[in-house]
Amino acid sequence: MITIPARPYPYDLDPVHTALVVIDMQRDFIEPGGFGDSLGNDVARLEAIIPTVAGLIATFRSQGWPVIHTREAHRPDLSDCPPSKIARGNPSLHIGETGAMGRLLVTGEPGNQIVAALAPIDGEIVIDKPGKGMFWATGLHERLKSMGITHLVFAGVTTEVCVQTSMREANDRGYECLLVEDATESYFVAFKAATIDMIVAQGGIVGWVAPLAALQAALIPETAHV
Ligand code: TIU
Repeated sequence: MITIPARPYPYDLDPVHTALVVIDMQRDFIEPGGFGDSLGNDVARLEAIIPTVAGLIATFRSQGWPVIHTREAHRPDLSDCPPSKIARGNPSLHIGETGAMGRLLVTGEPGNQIVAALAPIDGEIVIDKPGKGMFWATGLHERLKSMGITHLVFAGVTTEVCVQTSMREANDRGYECLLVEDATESYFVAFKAATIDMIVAQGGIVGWVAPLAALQAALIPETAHV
């Protein structure tokens, strides 16, 4: 085990059973003209974490540990998108309608791609998920079990929506979950802070939280061996 200083208490990372999950770092949420923008959000906040997420991904790649990327994505015929989700929020453009980066939240469209700086490489798993959580209708739990994964490190956007939902789903399925707090962001400063508070409260009711530097510092002895 590699012990990482974390809140609410140190997180024991199992190096042969850990995967990184990067949630929805796609243009639809991070760039103007996408889904996040259509809901009235200031998307600039999210772009700022790209270097930290890149550093986290590089750390996992350097260890040879699995990296999983998710995208919030629907089939072109929207058969996997409930009408309630399409209607929700009175957006300027609805899911499936065409914006500056193609059809919003539709698989294969330019806006649905992961931002270039964080692009998956060969061998990494990319999950298209129709929900906010990463397990709903994806088969991911079965894939993780077949890989022997028991520990999940989380990054991505947005903290209180798809990241928190995925982390809670993972917690219920028995995974030991760590959120890298400077590798996640919300459109709302207060919601990110509240989500982190909720995760670590009550002795880590949902999991653990630590900054990237704490994870990297804990790995230095490991790195020296490879
Ligand atoms: N709107 C918002 O904050 N988030 C989402 O709709 N999806 C994700 O968090 N990926």
